[in-house]
Amino acid sequence: MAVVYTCFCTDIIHEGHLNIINEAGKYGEVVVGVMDDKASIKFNRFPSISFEERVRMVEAIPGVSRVITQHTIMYDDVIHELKPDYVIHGDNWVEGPEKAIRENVIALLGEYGGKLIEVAYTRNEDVKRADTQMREKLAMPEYRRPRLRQLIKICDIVKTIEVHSGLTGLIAEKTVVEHDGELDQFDAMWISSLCDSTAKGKPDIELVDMTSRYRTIDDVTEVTTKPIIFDGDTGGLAEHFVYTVRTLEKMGVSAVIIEDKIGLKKNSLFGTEVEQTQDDVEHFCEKIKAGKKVQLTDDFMIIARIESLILNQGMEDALTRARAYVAAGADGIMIHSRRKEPDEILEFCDRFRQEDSETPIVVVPSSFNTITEAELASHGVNIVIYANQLTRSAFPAMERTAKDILKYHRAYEADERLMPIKQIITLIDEL
Ligand code: SPV
Ligand code: MG
Repeated sequence: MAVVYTCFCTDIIHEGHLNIINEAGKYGEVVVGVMDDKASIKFNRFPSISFEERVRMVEAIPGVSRVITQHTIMYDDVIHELKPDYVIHGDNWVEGPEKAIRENVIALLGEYGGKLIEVAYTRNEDVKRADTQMREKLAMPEYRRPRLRQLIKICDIVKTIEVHSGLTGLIAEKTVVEHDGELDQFDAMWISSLCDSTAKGKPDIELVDMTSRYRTIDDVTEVTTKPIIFDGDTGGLAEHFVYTVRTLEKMGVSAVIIEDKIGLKKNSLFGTEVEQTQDDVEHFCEKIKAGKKVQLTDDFMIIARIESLILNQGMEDALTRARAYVAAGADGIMIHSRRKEPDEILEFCDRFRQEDSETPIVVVPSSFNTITEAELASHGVNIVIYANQLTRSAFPAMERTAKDILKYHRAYEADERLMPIKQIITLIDEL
């Protein structure tokens, strides 16, 4: 009997999937691949049910003969092993980033004369509702909050991008690229104090108050599902920080990062060019402990950020602090540097990992930006944060447009660089 293969990356079975199985059954024995968590995250979205539950769900569909695991977005391994006579898929992959997967399948089938069957994608109200429900579920605080810990376990490195508004949230949520035959997207979002303040035209000195920062979180959570890491600056007074922890936890934020500085905080990228004071170890540990004590869930993470390298206090000081902060209950360590070369960051990671193989490490490669994610991961880094690049790309583009309009006394010259009106009004999903 001929073998017909299809791959599902879904948490809900709807009419569209049943239609594919039904069509597939006309050609032979139906084998369904369930995409594993790691591949699902890159391809589509975070699964809201476990891999085992997804397998059971697919096994229960009448007409499915066998369920296997697909570990990658591209079909190479599955097709080489299974050699299906047919692969069946909806025609929704003809356009967009998924086109690369289609091309991959066609090339693989071509190696031995296998055939591709494409069925019209089922677009109706029920399918749309199922898709929306799946997405909305992921946006709920109880689903969003634990996701960072889950991602740390699943991903080689959690790729995090700065957001400071609904619009930048949408970019973090929806941008998918096809590159070198692979699909990829960001895993998490960083609500940067620098960019949140800059968007409001204010300096990054803990001037924008928490109520206003919470508004930014609200704007982002309204339109996204991905987990949030909040830049908590110094955390303020321990007596205030406990309230911040509670609020963030309730909002569905996954982690807060607080830095070991005290007094008037300035942005770390100023380094020692401005006066900045590092907190003493005991005092900062008390703040970490206070935060951990009031936390209500096991999901939320308090990550301690070490400023020793920024403030020229040396590697030993950074490592001593890391040990103390972990002992005080920190769920992760962020180590920062403003050197162009990643050498001191890598030395810290290597030495920290020799004594602690578990505690997640976070880095922000704004200055040492030549290092790749794979290199960072090989030194034990778990989370990489691209902390300000969206803001830094938007500002010059907006400024250039403003200048051109002033220069030419009309918008025509700027227009060819701008997103068409039609595209910008369809950028936002309607309910
Ligand atoms: C931020 O993005 O606000 C940060 C990271 O704190 S950095 O600007 O590199 O200090
Ligand atoms: Mg900051």
